[in-house]
Amino acid sequence: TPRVFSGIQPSGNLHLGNYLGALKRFVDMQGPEFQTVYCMVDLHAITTWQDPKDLAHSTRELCAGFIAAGIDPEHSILFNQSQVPEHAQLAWVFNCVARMGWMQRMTQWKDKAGKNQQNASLGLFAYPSLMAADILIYHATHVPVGDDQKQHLELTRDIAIKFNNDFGVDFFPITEPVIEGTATRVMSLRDGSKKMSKSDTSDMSRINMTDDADAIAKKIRKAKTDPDALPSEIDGLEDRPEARNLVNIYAALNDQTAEQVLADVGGKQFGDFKPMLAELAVEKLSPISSEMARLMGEEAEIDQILARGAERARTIASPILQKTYEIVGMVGAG
Ligand code: AQP
Repeated sequence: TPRVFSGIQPSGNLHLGNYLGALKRFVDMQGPEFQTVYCMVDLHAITTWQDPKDLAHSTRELCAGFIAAGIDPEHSILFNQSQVPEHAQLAWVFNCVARMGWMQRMTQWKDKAGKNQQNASLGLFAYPSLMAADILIYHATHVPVGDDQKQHLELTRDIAIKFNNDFGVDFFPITEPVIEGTATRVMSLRDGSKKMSKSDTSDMSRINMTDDADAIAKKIRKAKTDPDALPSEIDGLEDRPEARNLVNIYAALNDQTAEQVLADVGGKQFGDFKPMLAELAVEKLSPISSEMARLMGEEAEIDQILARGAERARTIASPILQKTYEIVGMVGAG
């Protein structure tokens, strides 16, 4: 069976963009068609500073979020990255395959390092190489992600191709990005040109998966919009990024297309549409947040799920690392 891999950083504030662009898609891909492997990428999280207490809390909260959203830890392999050392070990090999220039071109590196690149961590620079290792240590072929990860997935393919060429093998598969649905890029509620993000300093810019019904309703009520009524056709959303974002969120939450939503709500003012969206968001997200809160009271259970997931993950990752070492010529491997 083809294997799916994806991950989310436990860097705080799991939000609606992570849910619609990634987590909800992870749930959809569970089934007999794929083996699904999902990871809390704590090694990625520390490429920017994380307070140790916050990191531990966010990792457990993220695990609770995965399960509350519908990931079945019996079916899917669910674990945190640091507990499967093969990720970091393969990443080192890939650091020696990938080129500096490839990393320098990454827009996430440019955005996150900002003007003072000399002061960014070496880990942040090498982030895409570790991501390639996350995927390829499982020989995963399908990777569901949001639109912002497209460039990193292309780099994963480049690393696999160069490794195979350099060593004259056909070992690492060429992975397919799975960037689908109406919410591959959920935008900030305060600025339709910025993506909804964990690190935005304004909490009003995002809906957190832990927000209660009042907070969700308030954030939607205050979301930036334009003064016009909603159009009935999709073309009418061009040049209206905030309107388009709210329609896309509605569509994704309701498992509809944006066209279907507009057929129903075209002509309505935001004063009428926003309460509809708030009601739908609360209906879909409240059960997740209350289940997350319940699971957070069961810390030992979460830790056990992660430990068991790491064990299962290593049974796949370990032979692939050994084979990689053997291909590279490391004595003792195999
Ligand atoms: N706004 C978004 N819309 C759709 N998908 C999104 N993802 C993130 N933001 C959106 C997807 O969520 C998955 C996990 O993301 P991540 O935590 O690994 O990385 P991130 O992009 O760093 O998340 P943030 O919220 O954007 O954090 P900061 O603020 O640190 O930059 C990925 O599949 C991602 O595409």
